[in-house]
Amino acid sequence: MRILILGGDGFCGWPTSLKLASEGHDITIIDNLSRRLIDNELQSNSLTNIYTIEERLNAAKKQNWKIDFFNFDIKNYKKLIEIITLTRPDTIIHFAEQRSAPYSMISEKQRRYTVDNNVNSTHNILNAIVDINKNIHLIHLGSMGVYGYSADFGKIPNGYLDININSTQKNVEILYPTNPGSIYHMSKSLDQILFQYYNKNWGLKITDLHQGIVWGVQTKQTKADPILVNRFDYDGIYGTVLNRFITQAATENDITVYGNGGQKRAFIHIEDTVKCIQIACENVPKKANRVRIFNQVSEVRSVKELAEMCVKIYGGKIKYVDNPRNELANNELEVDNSSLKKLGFNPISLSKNLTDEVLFIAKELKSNLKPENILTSAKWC
Ligand code: NAD
Ligand code: USQ
Repeated sequence: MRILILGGDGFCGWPTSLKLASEGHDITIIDNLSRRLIDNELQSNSLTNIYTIEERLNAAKKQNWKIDFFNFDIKNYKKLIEIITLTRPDTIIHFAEQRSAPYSMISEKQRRYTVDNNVNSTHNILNAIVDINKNIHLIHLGSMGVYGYSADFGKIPNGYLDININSTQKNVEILYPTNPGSIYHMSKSLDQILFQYYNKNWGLKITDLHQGIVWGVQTKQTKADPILVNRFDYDGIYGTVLNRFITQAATENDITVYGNGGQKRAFIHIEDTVKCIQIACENVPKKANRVRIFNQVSEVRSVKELAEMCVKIYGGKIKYVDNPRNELANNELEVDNSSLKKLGFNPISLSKNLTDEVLFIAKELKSNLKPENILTSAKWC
């Protein structure tokens, strides 16, 4: 299959590119390297020493994994059209968005950048597919945060909710009511509306993967050569909660629980992220009568539970800090992941082996950690 990967230099995109190339797919990455520039803006860094994209591509070539690369912003429509026409993809995987909720809440600059970047990029891709080849399958990385985090409607279904209308006594299926908790999550909700319309009007084949919080660092393919190592964020803006907690335990810093830790969230290991995307690619939707939505999630845990698990296994101390976010202090959450499971997803659950791997990296690269970047989250209001 010819696959175009937008945002293929990022934390999820790079291991996905390697995995799909290792499976024999013909891969082209487009990335404007904006995430690397944001590190400079925030004076932050990946804990792992990531190599330049050229060094990464050369190392992939040595493994016989063929990956082409183009450096440009996908908001540049003319260039996007040119490269899609040139590469003739069967599938486009879209990771290329600003993905941090705290970053999107820093100030008007980051709020506007997040909406402009994410919504216009998604809209450009949809237009390019309409203009070039309506048969291209688009796979988008969405977020569990589009649903919000509650059990108000019971177990969260795969995108659509069955409801009964009192006035007509009719049963209908509607898109699950969106309830974003940050500007970033709101941009994902807006993406979702774009997908619905382009599917309705032009019958585009779209899979939206509502992914939970990704943890872990390495996959089988990123471990094949030290130059292929994945990026690993630990800071208060881009670091996700479990990777942060393990890193904090490994570097003798306090484990920073926001509020009382009663927030429940859905999690997935990076190895499962790439597996699920492979499943979505290789199982093209047969009918395009609606957007296909899959919850890409392995398990649900509370933040407090994760912090206590880290203390129990690795020692260290929990520090309860005032929550900078405007979110529920406690919530229930149950998520249906049966659609991906039916296609072969066999979720890896949190295990000591996997957390040990993160711990090992965090300990080994301790000297790269800038402690002043641990508590840098923006305040929501
Ligand atoms: P990331 O920031 O590491 O990677 C995104 C990549 O896209 C970066 O390499 C960046 O340079 C590139 N990019 C951004 N805007 C671009 C543009 N306009 N043109 C070209 N390239 C652009 O993020 P990630 O963690 O790999 O996340 C990838 C996707 O998965 C995002 O859409 C994110 O919302 C989603 N997601 C991530 C997580 C997570 O925990 N990391 C969880 C759920 C969903
Ligand atoms: N949290 C802490 N302490 C910390 C950091 C976070 O208690 O030091 C808490 C937060 O308050 C929040 C939870 O942990 O309740 C999760 O925070 P996070 O930063 O790990 O995750 P989030 O901001 O939701 O965003 C991440 C990714 C995003 C993706 C989303 C999936 O950055 O791209 O869309 O996870 S989900 O959360 O399922 O919507």
